[in-house]
Amino acid sequence: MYTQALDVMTPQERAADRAAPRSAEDAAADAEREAAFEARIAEGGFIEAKDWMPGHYRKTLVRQISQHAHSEIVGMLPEGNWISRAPSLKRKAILLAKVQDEGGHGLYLYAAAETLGTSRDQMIEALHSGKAKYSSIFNYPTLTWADVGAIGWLVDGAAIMNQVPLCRCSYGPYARAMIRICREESFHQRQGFDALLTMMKQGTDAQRAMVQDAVDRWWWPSIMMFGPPDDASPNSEQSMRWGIKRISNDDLRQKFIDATVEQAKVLGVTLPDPELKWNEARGHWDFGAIDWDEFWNVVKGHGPCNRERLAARVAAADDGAWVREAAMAHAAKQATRERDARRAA
Ligand code: BYC
Repeated sequence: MYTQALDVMTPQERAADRAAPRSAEDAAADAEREAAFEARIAEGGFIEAKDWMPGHYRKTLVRQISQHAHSEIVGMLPEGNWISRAPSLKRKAILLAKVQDEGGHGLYLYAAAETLGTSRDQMIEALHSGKAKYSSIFNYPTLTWADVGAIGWLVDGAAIMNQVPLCRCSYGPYARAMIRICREESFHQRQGFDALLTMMKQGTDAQRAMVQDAVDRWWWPSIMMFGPPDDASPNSEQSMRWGIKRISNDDLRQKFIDATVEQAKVLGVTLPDPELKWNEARGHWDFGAIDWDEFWNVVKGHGPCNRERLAARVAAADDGAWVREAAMAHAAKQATRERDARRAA
């Protein structure tokens, strides 16, 4: 159901296809196709859904794009928690639009992953069974209204830094989806910054303290979003060679920190890292040690909200099952009517 791929194989068909013996001609044709693929990547061209691609390239893309899609959908939960408690009609309308955008991003990304021959059902099953990852950041709680601003400023800010280079990813459908996503993320980041700036400049002492507390809690998880350090990132080297990732985890993290330190000054908040220091020789901000144990703990499912997030997604799918069943029944009825009308004509 819902798949946009034209040629989805069942797992059995896929296994049989992989195990099928290859003739010398087939092997030569594969080598030729692989050379053409490598040449296309080297010249900075796009690979499209129907082009030949190595199995590992396809698998890497399905992994990354589906994890990205899951992150968008799970990412609706922490902010969705505040829609009914937004402090004004204006903030409520903005937050509603933002959360809805995240749902849309998830849908573009699932559609992009489907072009690689996986189905929506397979991806959702992987999320719900805990096999597929989603971003560590969404396993932290949103305790106050300032958390919504901090997510916009820091989490969407980190997301933009990570995602703008994905607009030049070598896989065309992913790259094109990212163009619109990045435009919307830019609005998300600004609305978060604006919400925090309003509280810092026009708010009470208690509101300013609430903003500082949110920044204290979201800063380190935000810089963990970029993934493990380059020397502990098993996928980076190959993904960079294939033009899936254009900038490394550590380089993106540094770019984010350099940009955000300046924005923190405008806001008037303190970033919770006593080792943040401008390094004239490097031309970058130095920062303190990241707690990678915390990161891996969250990635492995033991963060503050992992269980709650997954349970909410599973419950939403269960509650919506009757809608999917009704849609399928309606589609089947339509198809029967159309077939009968064609026969009668
Ligand atoms: N959280 O070799 P590495 C948003 C995993 S949504 C969890 O460096 P890779 C938003 C990684 O998957 C933003 N897991 O991997 C939505 C790998 O495990 P597997 C989401 C992480 O793929 C709503 C292992 O660690 N953005 O913006 O080369 C509201 C080793 O890592 C994380 C994307 O998904 C993490 N933070 O690089 C507001 C962007 N980091 O799969 C905002 C697209 C790493 O081998 N994705 N892992 O089992 C990417 O750019 C890359 O996949 C990553 C990781 C940079 C995240």
